[in-house]
This record gives sequence, C-alpha cells and structure tokens, in this order.
Amino acid sequence: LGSFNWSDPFRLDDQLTDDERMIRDSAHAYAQEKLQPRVIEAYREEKTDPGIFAEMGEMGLLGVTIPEAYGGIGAGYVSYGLVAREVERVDSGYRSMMSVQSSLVMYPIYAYGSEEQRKKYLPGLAAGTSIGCFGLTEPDAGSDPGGMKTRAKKIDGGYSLSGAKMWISNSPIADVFVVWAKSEAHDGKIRGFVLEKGMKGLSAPKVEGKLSLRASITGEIVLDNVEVSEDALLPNVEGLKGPFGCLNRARYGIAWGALGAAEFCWHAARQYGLDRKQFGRPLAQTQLFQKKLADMQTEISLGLQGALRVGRLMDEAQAAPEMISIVKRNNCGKALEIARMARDMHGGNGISEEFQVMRHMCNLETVNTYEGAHDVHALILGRAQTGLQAFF
Ligand code: TGC
Ligand code: FAD
Repeated sequence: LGSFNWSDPFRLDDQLTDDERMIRDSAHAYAQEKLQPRVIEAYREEKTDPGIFAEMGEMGLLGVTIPEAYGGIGAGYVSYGLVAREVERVDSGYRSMMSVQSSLVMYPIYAYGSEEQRKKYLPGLAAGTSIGCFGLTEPDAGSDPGGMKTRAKKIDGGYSLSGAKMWISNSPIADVFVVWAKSEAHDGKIRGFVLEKGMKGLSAPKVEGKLSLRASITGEIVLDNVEVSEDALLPNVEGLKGPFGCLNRARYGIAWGALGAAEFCWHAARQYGLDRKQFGRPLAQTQLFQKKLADMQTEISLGLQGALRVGRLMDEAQAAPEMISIVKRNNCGKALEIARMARDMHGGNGISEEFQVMRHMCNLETVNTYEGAHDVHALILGRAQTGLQAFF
C-alpha cells in the first residue's frame, strides 16, 4: 500500500514533469518571498504596484505558454496553471494581473495578431515593462458580451472606436489595450483592436470602492472617437470566438488559481485548529472541525486532478470549452465555500487582516463572478447536455 500525504492526497507532485515542478517551485518562491510580504498592506490601502509586472517578467511568469522567440518560455498549460496556483495562494488580485497579461493580452496578440504586432508588443509584455488589459465587458453587457455597444467605424486608413468598457483589470495602469468592438466595415462582426496609452480620446479611469480584489487595480476604458490606423486591427479572428479563445485560457488558469487560494485557507484553518484550544483541547480535536478539514481536503484534491486533466488535454489541443467550464465553475465555487468555512473556523480572528482568510474570501467572490459567472457556466454545461439553450 502507498503512503498518504495529507497535503497532497493524490500525489499531484508525482504527476508533474521535472520542468513543471521547477516552474512551480520558482513561482512559489517568488510569490512567497516578494508578494506575500506586501499583500496585506496593498489590499488594505488598495495599492497596485506596477513594478510587480516587471518582477514577474524577470521570473518568466508572464506569457508562460508563448514561444521564446516572442519573450515567453514556451512551456505548457500545466505549467501555466501551476504558476496561477502559486500566485493566487498569496492573492487572487496578483493572479489576475498575471493572467490578464498572459491569456487575455499576450495570447490574442500571439494567436490573432500579425507578425509586426507580435514583434512590437510581445517582448515588452513578457518582460512586464509594458502592462496590458483586455476590454470585453461593458456597463450593459457582462454575461452577454454579444450585446456590446462599442463600435469601430471605418475612416480613411483605419478605424474610429467609440464606446465604454467596464470592470477592466489593469486598465488605469495599462500601456496596451486589447479592445473588442463591433466593426461596421466587417458586417458588424466583433473584431479585436490593439490600442496604446496616450491615444487621443482614450482614457481609463479607476473603479473606486471595491471590497474585493483590492490589490489589483480595475478601471473603465472610455473610447471617445479613438482613431487608429489599419494596423491596430487583429487580422486573424472575427466574431465572439476571438475573445472566447482568450477566455478559455484564462478560465482554465483560474481553475488552478482559485484552488491555490483555497489551499491557503485550508492550511491556515488546520494550523489554527491545532494551535487554538477551547474546552481544554485543540479545536482540531473536535468532530465538526475535522469534518470541515476533510471536506476541504477532498474538494481541493479532486479539483486539482480535474484541472490537471484539462491542462494535459490543452497541451494536446484536445480540451473542449465545456471541460474548462466544469473546472472553472467547480473550482471557483468550491474555493469560495472553503474560504468562507476557513473564515468561520478562525472565529473572531477570522475577520482580521492578519489571518488573511477573509481577504481570500472577499477576493473569491470576484473570481466566482468574472470570466463567466458560476451560473453562466452552469448554463453552458446545461446547453451542452440537453441541446437546449436557456440563456434567453
Ligand atoms: P454562443 O452563441 O454560445 O457563441 C458565439 C460564438 O462564439 C463561439 N464560442 C466559443 N469559441 C471558443 N471558445 C468558447 N468558449 C466559446 N464559446 C462560444 C461559438 O462557437 C460561436 O461562434 P460562431 O463562429 O458560431 O459565431 O454565444 P452567446 O452569445 O450565446 O454566449 C453565451 C455565453 C454565456 C456562453 C457567453 O457569452 C459567456 O461565456 N458569457 C460570459 C462572459 C465572460 O466570461 N466574460 C469575461 C470577460 S473578461 C474577464 O472577466 C476578465 S477577468 C480576468 C482577471 O482579472 O483575472
Ligand atoms: P451580469 O451579467 O449582469 O450577471 C449578474 C447575475 O446574473 C450573475 O449572478 C449571473 O450569473 C446572472 N445571470 C446572467 N445571465 C443569466 C442568465 N441568462 N440566466 C441566469 N442567470 C444569469 N471584464 C473584462 O472584459 N475584462 C477584465 O479585465 C475584467 N476584469 C474584471 C475584474 C473585476 C474585479 C470584476 C468584478 C469583473 C471583471 N470583468 C472584466 C467583468 C466580468 O467578466 C463580469 O463582471 C462578469 O462577466 C459578469 O458580468 P456582469 O457583472 O455584467 O453581471
């Protein structure tokens, strides 16, 4: 019979290659040494340090799957997931910064861009000297991005973009904006455009008053007749499958990342239960406490196996979007439940920033909503198994 490691029940570690373990370990070391010491204050003060992008770039954590010729490290999707898990073990906001840059900005430029666009933007984004954002959501179009109002009008030599994007990670500090708009010159189909900070008519005010994801800055993108030349258009994709191709990758990464946050909460609750005594014995020696720990361990280890399976299929170009919906929905929903449980298990201390579980809990409310809300992924899966679409 094999041995049992409580913190890695299904021996995930054994299922990774040497290279994947090395990437995970270096992401873990970076996140613990550089991000962990500043997260409590960053969250409290709602401060996003743009320097984090350059640090991550130096560590090779941006655009992990992008080929080396464009500044990435050409690794696989399992490695990308492992990086997301280690960064989100510290904070979902830091993982957000990393995954937007990697999956939502670098990926579309790599997959849908011209060679000139790839050469112009990818090396700086990989190094983190340039910061990217992705504008799909609008004030009146969130779960239903097909309802977007942003328009690209054909003008001499290019396009003029008008509209507003809402809830855009990184936008107030971004240099590069991947923006999706309905293009009149392309039969009203959705097309992607790469915009740059400083363009006339382009602004990105900060969204104030967030009670979640406070270490990651979020903003709007306001497009007031922003004129761009023809070479701002991403030439190789049209329709919703453009942004969804990016979302597939980001959602997959979030499926790993959310479990990193959940693992933090699980380990913290276990340690707290071992250290704190009530009624003359450790809390961890009570049946209710142990049941909660068992539930956390079970959901996390099953969720990680699911994410690993989807990652292996992504590396073989065999993953279907519905598989990604299963792991995104399940792992985010379970992580949120685990964080809420861990908050409760810490008693009064659970609400203190020092113990960190409430920060994770608040972050996971966003993570469960963005990139396709929990119920929206249920509808994607319901449609896939009944053939009946229930969105409208
Ligand atoms: P539907 O009719 O289903 O599809 C329209 C077209 O898109 C194609 N498609 C996909 N292609 C690739 N991958 C996928 N996952 C795809 N899903 C759909 C589809 O084949 C079709 O193509 P074509 O060629 O036939 O036109 O579209 P619908 O309008 O009915 O969509 C419904 C729904 C709910 C599935 C979809 O709109 C949805 O997923 N809504 C959620 C929106 C969302 O996820 N937004 C995320 C914004 S970005 C973000 O949150 C970043 S936060 C990141 C961070 O900070 O970490
Ligand atoms: P809505 O679509 O209005 O949904 C509200 C509720 O209704 C949800 O519970 C949903 O599940 C439910 N619902 C919706 N439709 C149906 C239906 N047909 N049937 C049943 N229930 C339904 N977007 C970007 O483009 N880029 C970013 O970088 C980005 N970053 C973000 C960062 C943060 C901090 C946040 C909070 C959001 C971010 N988003 C970003 C936006 C995010 O993707 C949207 O908030 C999300 O897709 C949900 O859209 P919505 O907020 O408009 O909610």
